[in-house]
Amino acid sequence: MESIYSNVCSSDCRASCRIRTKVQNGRIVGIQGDPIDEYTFGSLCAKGYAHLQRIYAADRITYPMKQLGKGTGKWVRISWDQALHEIAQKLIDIRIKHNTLLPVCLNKYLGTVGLLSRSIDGFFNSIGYITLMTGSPCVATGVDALSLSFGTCKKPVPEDMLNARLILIWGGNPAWTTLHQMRLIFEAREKGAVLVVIDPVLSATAARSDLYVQIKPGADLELALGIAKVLWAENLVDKDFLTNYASDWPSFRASLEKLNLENIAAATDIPVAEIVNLARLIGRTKPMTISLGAGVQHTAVGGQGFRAISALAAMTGNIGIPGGNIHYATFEPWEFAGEFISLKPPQDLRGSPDGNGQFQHRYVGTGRFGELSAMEPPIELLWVASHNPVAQAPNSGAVKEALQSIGTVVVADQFLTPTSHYADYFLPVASHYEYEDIVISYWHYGAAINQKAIDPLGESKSDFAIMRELAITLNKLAPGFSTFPSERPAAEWLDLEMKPQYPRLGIAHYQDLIEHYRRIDLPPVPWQDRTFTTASRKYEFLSVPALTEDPSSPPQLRQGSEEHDYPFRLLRIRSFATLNSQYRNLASMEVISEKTRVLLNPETAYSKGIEEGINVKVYNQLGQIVLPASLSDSIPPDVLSVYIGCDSKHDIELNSIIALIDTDLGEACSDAKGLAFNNTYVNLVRV
Ligand SMILES: Nc1nc2c(c(=O)[nH]1)N[C@H]1C(S)=C(S)[C@@H](COP(=O)(O)OP(=O)(O)OC[C@H]3O[C@@H](n4cnc5c(=O)[nH]c(N)nc54)[C@H](O)[C@@H]3O)O[C@H]1N2
Ligand SMILES: Nc1nc2c(c(=O)[nH]1)N[C@H]1C(S)=C(S)[C@@H](COP(=O)(O)OP(=O)(O)OC[C@H]3O[C@@H](n4cnc5c(=O)[nH]c(N)nc54)[C@H](O)[C@@H]3O)O[C@H]1N2
Ligand SMILES: [Mo]
Repeated sequence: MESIYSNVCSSDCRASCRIRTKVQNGRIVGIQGDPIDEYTFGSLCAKGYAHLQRIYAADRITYPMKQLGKGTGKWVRISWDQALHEIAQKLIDIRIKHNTLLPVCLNKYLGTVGLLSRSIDGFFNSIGYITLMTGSPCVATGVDALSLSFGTCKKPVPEDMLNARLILIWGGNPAWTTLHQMRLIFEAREKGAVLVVIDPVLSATAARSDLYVQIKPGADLELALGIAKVLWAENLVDKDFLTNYASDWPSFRASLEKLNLENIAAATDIPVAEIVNLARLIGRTKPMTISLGAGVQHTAVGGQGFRAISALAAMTGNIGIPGGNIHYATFEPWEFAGEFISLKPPQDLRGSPDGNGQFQHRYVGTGRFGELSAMEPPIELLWVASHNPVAQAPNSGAVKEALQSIGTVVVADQFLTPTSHYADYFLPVASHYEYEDIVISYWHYGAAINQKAIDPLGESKSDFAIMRELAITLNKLAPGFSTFPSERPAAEWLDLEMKPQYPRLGIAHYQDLIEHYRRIDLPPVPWQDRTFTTASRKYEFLSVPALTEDPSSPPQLRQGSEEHDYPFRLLRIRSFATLNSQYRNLASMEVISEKTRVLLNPETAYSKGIEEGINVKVYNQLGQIVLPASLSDSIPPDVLSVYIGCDSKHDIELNSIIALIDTDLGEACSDAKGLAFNNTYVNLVRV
C-alpha cells in the first residue's frame, strides 16, 4: 500500500518548505519538495532531504528514560505511566511545599515552529504561575530596532527582491541559510541587479557577490553612519521622503555632519575611498533593498546597527516602493487565536501574588541560566523542550551548572542532546511526520498543513500529546490541578487557533490546505502609503548622540572596540548541512559537510606557528576548546571563525567559550534583551 501525504518542515527556518511524503506499509520511503509550492518550487535543502535518515536514525530515542544521576549516562528505560506520574507528583509536591509553582521553570524555543507546540506554554499556563525563560536568542534585537524606526517590523515578500537593482546582504549568509531566497537573488542579478555583501567573513554568499565589503565585526553601526554622512554630503538623498515622511531628520543630519570619516575607516577597517564608493552606489542605484541577517544583531550594538542601516533605506527613499525596503522578519503572519497561551490556572491555585500584587510568571531572560541558581523560591523543576541550551546558549558552563543544581530536569527531544546529558528524565518526542500540525512561514507567509504520515515511532509522542497526558495524570492525582481541556482533540485546537487566519487565507478549514497553496494576505510591499506606526506616524531616525560615552560632548563614535583581554574576535559560522545543533549526528551529513574546525587567516597562522589541520586550543576567560585549524584567506587576521560541521562521534562545545553579553535591544518584543554571541574574544595556541 502506497500513500502520499502533505508535510511541511517544522524547523525554525525561513523557508518552511512544503514536502510530499511517500509512505509504503506504514514506513516513509521518500521525501521530496512539494512542486505546488510557489516559493520552493519543489526543492529542499540538504537537511530536508536528510529527514528520512533523521526519522529512522539508530540513535533516535523512542521511549521514555530516566537517568540514574545527571551526567552519569546511566539511562534506564521507563514507562510513560511512570514518567508522567513521577513528574506530576513533583509538581504537586512543589505546590504543597511552596504554595506557588514559581519553582517550576520552562525553557522552550523553536525546535519546532509547528502551531501545536504552543500546547507546551498552554499546559504551564494551565497549572500556575511559573518561572518562564523568555526572550529570543535569535531575532528580538533586530525586531525591536526596526520597530523603533518604523513602528512595526514588516518586510516585503521574498519575490519583491526581483524588482531591486541593488541588493545589500548585510550580516547574513542566505546561500546557506535561505536557499530559496538565494535563487531569487540570482534571478535578480540576471536581470541586472548588483549584489553587495557586507560581512567580516568571505561567506558562501559573499563569494557570489559583485562587491564584497569586508567589515570589522561589530562595526556595522559605524559603517552605516559613514555611508549616511556621504549620502548627505553628496546630496544623494530623497528630500521628499526626508521632509514629509521622516521625523528627526534635522538632528540626525546634524550628527552626521560632525562625524569624521577617518575615524569611521579606522573603526570599520574599510578605507574612506571604499566607504565613499559604496555610498555612491547606494545613492545612485534605485530601487535598493537591504537584507539583514543574524550577524549584525548578535553584537552588543546590533540594535543601533540595524537602525543605522535602515536609515540608509530611508534617506534614499527606498521605503514603501517595490524593490526597496528591508528584508528581515515579521510576526504579522502569526496572528493566531491564542487559545493555548490564554489558558489560566485554577483560581484557587494561583499561588501568591508578586511584589506588585500581580499574579504572573517570573521571567528570566533568554540564555541567562546562571540566574536560575540564585532565585527565591529556588527552581526545583526545569522543563526543556525544543531547545538545546548546552549547545546553543552562551556560556554553556553556567548552563550545565544550573542544570546540575536543579532537582529535576526534564528534556523532551528526539535525540540525547548535550542538554539531556544533564537531565533526569528524557521524554521522546515524535517527529513532525508523526502527527498533524500547521506551519506558517514568517518569511514567505505560506500556510501549510502537516499531515500525519506515519504513526509515532516506538513510544514517542508529540509535545501536545505529552502535555495533554501530563494534565490528565495531574488531575487524577490532584483533581483540579490543571485547567488544560484535555478532552479536546488536537484537530479541534488547530481549528480554534486557525479561526482568525481563515479569512486571511481564503479557506474555510485548515484541511483545505491539503489541496491549496495559500499565503497570509500581507501586502507584497510594506509601507506603500508611507504612514508609519510610530508615535510620530513618521519614520524615526536613531539618535546618534546617544552613542557617545559623554552625552555633553559633541557627537562622535565609539573609538574602536570595547575593552577585552584577548586578541581575536570569535564568530560562529552556520553550516548548510546543519540547523543550529541539529543534524550533526547523521552519517550522511558527515559525507557532504566537513568536520568542525577553526578557520584562521594564514597570516595569523604563521605568527602562531600553526599549520593546516593541526589541533589548536582556542581559549578565553570562560574555558577552552581544542579543534583542527584550517587556514583561509576568507577570514580577517584578527578574527577566528568556528565552522560547525558534522562530527557524529563527539560534539565540540563552542558555546563554552561564548560570553553572555546583552545586545542593546530586544525587551519590547520579547521581554528580554537579545544575546551578543559575536562579541566574544579569544586567543589560540597550537597544542
Ligand atoms: N543551514 C542552516 N540554515 C539556517 C540555520 C542553520 O543553522 N543552518 N539557522 C536558522 C536560524 S536560527 C537563523 S537565526 C538564520 C540565520 O541566518 P543568517 O541571517 O543568514 O545568519 P548567519 O548564517 O548566522 O550569517 C551571519 C553572517 O554574518 C556574519 N557576521 C558575523 N558578525 C558580523 C558583524 O559584526 N557584522 C556583519 N556585517 N556580519 C557579521 C557572519 O560572518 C555570517 O556570514 O538561519 C536559519 N537557517
Ligand atoms: N555561538 C552562537 N550561538 C548561537 C547562535 C550563534 O549564531 N552563535 N545562534 C543563536 C540562534 S539565532 C538561535 S535561533 C539558537 C537556536 O538554538 P536552539 O533552539 O537550541 O536550536 P537547535 O540546536 O535547533 O535545537 C532545537 C532542539 O529541539 C529539538 N526538537 C526538534 N523538534 C522538536 C519538537 O517537535 N519537539 C521538541 N520538544 N524538541 C524538538 C531538536 O532535536 C534540538 O535538540 O541558537 C543561538 N545560539
Ligand atoms: Mo535563530
